[in-house]
Amino acid sequence: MVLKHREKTTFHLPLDREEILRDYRIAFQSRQVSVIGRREVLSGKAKFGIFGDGKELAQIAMAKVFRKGDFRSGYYRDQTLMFALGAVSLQEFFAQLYAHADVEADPSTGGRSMNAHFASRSLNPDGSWRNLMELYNSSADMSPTGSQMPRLVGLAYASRLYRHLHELQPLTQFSHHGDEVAFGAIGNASCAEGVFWEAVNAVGVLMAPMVLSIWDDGYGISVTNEHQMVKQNMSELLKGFQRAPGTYDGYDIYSVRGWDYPALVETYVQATETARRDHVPALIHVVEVTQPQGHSTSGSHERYKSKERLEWEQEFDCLRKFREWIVAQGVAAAAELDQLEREDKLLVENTRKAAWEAYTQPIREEIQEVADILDEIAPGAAHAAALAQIKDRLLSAQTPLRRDIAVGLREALLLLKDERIPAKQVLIDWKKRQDPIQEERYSSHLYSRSAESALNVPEIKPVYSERSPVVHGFELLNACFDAMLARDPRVIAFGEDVGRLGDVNQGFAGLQAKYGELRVSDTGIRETTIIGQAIGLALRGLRPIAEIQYLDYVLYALQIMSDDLVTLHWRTKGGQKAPVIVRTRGHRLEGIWHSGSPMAGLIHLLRGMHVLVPRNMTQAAGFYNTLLRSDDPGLVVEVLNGYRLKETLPDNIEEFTIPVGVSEVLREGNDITLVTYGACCRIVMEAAELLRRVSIDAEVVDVQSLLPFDVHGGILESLKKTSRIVFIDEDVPGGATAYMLQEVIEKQGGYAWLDSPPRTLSAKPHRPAYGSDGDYWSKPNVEQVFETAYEIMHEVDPAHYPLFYR
Ligand SMILES: Cc1ncc(C[n+]2csc(CCOP(=O)(O)OP(=O)(O)O)c2C)c(N)n1
Repeated sequence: MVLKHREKTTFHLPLDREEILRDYRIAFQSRQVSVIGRREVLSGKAKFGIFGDGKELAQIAMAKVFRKGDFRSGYYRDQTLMFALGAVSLQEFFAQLYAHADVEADPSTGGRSMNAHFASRSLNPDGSWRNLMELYNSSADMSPTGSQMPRLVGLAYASRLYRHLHELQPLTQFSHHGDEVAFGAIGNASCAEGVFWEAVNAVGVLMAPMVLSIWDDGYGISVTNEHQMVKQNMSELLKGFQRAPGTYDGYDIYSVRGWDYPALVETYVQATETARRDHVPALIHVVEVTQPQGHSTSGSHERYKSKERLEWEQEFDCLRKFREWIVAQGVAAAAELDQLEREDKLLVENTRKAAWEAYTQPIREEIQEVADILDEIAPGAAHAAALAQIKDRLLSAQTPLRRDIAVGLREALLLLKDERIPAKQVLIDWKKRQDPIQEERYSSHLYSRSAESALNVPEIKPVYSERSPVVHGFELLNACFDAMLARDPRVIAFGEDVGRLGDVNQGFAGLQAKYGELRVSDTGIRETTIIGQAIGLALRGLRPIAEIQYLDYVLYALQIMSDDLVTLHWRTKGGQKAPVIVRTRGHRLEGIWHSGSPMAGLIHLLRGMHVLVPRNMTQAAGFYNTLLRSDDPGLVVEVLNGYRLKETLPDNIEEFTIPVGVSEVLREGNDITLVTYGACCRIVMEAAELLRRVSIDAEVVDVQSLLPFDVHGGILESLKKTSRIVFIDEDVPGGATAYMLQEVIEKQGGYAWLDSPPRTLSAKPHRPAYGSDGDYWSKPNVEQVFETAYEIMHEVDPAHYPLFYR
């Protein structure tokens, strides 16, 4: 290899014997966890296992420089770091492996994520922030490779903001003058992902204190570096990011062998000190890393690694090398290490047993409860033998599962369907009690449950007076953002053209000059890491407003919003929150990529955040005020062609709120309900006026909020009055109109009030064609809305409503 590695340490680190032996033991225990964990999966006690074997030593080194208040954004190989910090215990690791669905047992995810997906608990049980400066913070791991990179941008950048914004200095539970480092980790193969490069570039531009480690074991499952990257060597490739001596522009780049303990320690000390002190980011390419057990429990690496490679991996196993070094340095004799290893093997095995017991015990107790009820029922039942079989099956399960109890219960109740045994009700009651428990166990915390939940934000109506000026839509938003920035120092706004220009429609015009370049800033064209920047800042207690310039470009950020942002609160079972406000504009302009309205795509992929579709800038401002008072993430889609329209500026622009999930009747009517949102409101209102000319009295309802949807059932109330309904938007057929239809007709029970078939009117299935004519024939227009409603009335009374136009 051409690479020049950092050679063994040239100075003596202050490492004493105790510390070295402690390091060895943690590394050894971590390896044992991997070995025993794999065995547990192969024996069927756990479903899947992925482990950090081969990466132990580098993480031991990282742990030495990781301080409380720092953040980690890594991936599923980082168990040794967590053990070394004491951030995750061995028992908690096994609990997660078994999917122990209890936050006490698996504090990272409450059994919701597969193993080695770590997360510290940033929140108290009531959803309020803990003091992050007392924690080794770990942002919640994800499985999609590279997905830890976007939020790393924000996690690191927060330190820069905390250091340079004096108004943030009081927030001492989040930062100490911006001294915190964000530690990232990524596998070599995942560096082939675009998001890696986008994030590395962004962190460099932002001069944020990140120390990013690349664990390079030469493979991505079976695919070698030859297929992953040019020159097969990340640190060579990254050389362009290297800062020049004496400058602060760029990265410090290190390459160090994964089995070389003193060099690793020296490297992490140096890289982290510089990052912490000077906010210079560092990349540590850890090479010659092995993966002794292969990628995961899903396969064996003998299938794709050569004999020579496997032999090399054995020889350069970091644990083996560390042991050799300890003996060679005279730190400890081989016999002493043997003894420690024996003790640690026992320790890990006993811990595993304890984790298994803790996991299975409550389930076995539940099985026993059900068995006792079945025993009570069986004597008088016709199917006594079959009931006994169910009981025996449950009691004898090697791996007890609640799913099996549920299946057994249903089977038993089917057998007892026609029997009149009083004890049967005991079984039914037992089953009923489980429903809310399982709901809490697996489905809680999709949205905030804290006092700050968006649903708890009280409505404050806009106040108008004779003095209220009439302004352009963009000026109204500008006043809203101005007030937000003034009243809350945690508000940080950024996006493409948001800083100097004040965004392409001037919502932030003049605000950078007023609040400074760190509060209102430009970003590069990098939608994914704009959202990542926001997630990271929000995880560290700030209130980002991240702008995606057009709705059509949200697609670039959709993966990270879907995988990270909206699952965060749920996948940590309320352990972490990222109250990000995403701002974008869309629906109507011209051309394929400036007028899309892919709302169904968004609302289906973004369950876990609020998706708000205000019809004008007053409603948008009210939503921003609501979101800032809440700790839920939210997406606000402003109407693109509304910035130049005139609206009256509320006198209480800084405080009025629009509640999420509440529809509004824009026009009252008795004959038919027209349900819509966003830019379509104007079209539907115009159509309603046309309908009035033919004596059809349409009620127009603005949904306002797609997630949550009409929580008070306002649309149903309208339907009760009219008995007819049309859902209209600019999405594709079967898109968000179908969603609205399901919400009203199925969930709200609207079917019972229908006197005509419900209809949807959407855009064409293709993207909108260019120009005004293209728009007219691609999206619902006034005439189509008219005809759709008119034809429903025609079906009701053809004589009264003749088809005069065809
Ligand atoms: C986006 C995405 N694509 C594919 C996968 C499937 N997958 C899981 S791990 C992996 C290889 C990752 O290799 P590397 O980044 O070198 O990390 P390692 O697991 O070797 O530590 C792949 C392809 C995934 N999890 N996410």
